[in-house]
Amino acid sequence: MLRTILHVDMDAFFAAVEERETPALRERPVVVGADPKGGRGRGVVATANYEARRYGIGSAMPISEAYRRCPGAAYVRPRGKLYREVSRRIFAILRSCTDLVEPLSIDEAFLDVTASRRLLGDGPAIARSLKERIRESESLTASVGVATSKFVAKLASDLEKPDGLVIVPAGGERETIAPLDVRRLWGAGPRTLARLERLGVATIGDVAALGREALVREFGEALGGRFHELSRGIDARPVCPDRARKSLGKEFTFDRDVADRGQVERTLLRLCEEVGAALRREKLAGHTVTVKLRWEGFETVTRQAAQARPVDTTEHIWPPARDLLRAADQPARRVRLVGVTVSGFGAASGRQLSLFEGGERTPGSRVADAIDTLAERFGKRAVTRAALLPDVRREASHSAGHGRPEAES
Ligand code: TTP
Ligand code: MG
Repeated sequence: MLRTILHVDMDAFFAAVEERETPALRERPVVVGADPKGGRGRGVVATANYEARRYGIGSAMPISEAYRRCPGAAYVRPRGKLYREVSRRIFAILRSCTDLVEPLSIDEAFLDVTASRRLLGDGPAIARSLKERIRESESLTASVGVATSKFVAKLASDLEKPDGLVIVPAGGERETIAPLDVRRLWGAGPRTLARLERLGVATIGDVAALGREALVREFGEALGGRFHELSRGIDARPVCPDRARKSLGKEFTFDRDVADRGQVERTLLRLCEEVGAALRREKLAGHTVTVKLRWEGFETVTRQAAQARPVDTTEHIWPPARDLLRAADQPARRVRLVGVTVSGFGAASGRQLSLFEGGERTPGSRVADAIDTLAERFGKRAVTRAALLPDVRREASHSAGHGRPEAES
């Protein structure tokens, strides 16, 4: 039986919520992100509304660049808690149509409504009703793609943003996606794209035209075969409702590029503490620690290290993070941003399993639990572990005004 898959993606999500909350922002270019500080701001853009996008402003652009392009825009700091609340209510609407809802991010999800059609009408009818309910209850617009697979639904939702509804009928997949940029092909990283380019490929249609044999010759059976299928709009992957979070990280942009490695390390240590606390809140532990380092001039590197056991505490995140930082560092260059992420939660990691295994959790985990409890009651700064965190108090007392944390991924 052919499936009916919806991809729902809110339009300019953070900016749309801000416009709704503050009517004076409507009809103006709105940029949600770090403080531009009159063009000297150091962070990045989270998102921009469609008016601001006309100036070429978009997610992840340095906020100073956004300011240069449109100094007259309204610049708004992100309010994560508010967006999470709105997101939770929107997901409740989505889940009222089907149990098969797979969240992709705070504002985006796949829905498999195949089994709901008998009760709720066909895919397009369900999509229209979802858009309508989101508009009525949240005063926000969503763009929806309706297709027979996740890949095609995702591409479709983007075609008529904002407030779009694109229905790709069964059999029309290949034709719909053929003109789209090959960069939209899932699984094609920078090196693969460069190779495709050398083969003269610019669009998804060009990939389809290469044929299976040429793709397998170039990329091997697995990847080549997948490109062949995707380029024809064939994608059998199921919608997985409880696909959990894949990574948890935090990063920090310094107010000024920093030469002092002590300061960089103290900041990284603080981020390790925050990531550990957030992991424990979500009952997660991961096998991979990744450090991100951005130098003056914006060049960015990431380095990661696998851990023998899943980690969720500063004791186990900080040492590999510090080693990665030191290995990646080029001491002559100043540092603009530092970040740390834990990933690789996997089915066999995490604390749920440790509970069953009994005693698997390290002694540090219990210390961490105690610290979490104290921190919740008395505030984060009340609790530090002197032996482990030699300089953290200095950092804490200096940290006010050192820029602002951004982007929790
Ligand atoms: P997106 O859905 O990628 O963007 P959007 O909803 O703002 O705009 P669009 O209409 O194109 O879908 O991301 C959802 C939210 O996630 C976005 O509003 C802000 C946040 N975000 C960041 O904070 N940083 C980023 O780099 C990106 C891409 C998104
Ligand atoms: Mg969106």
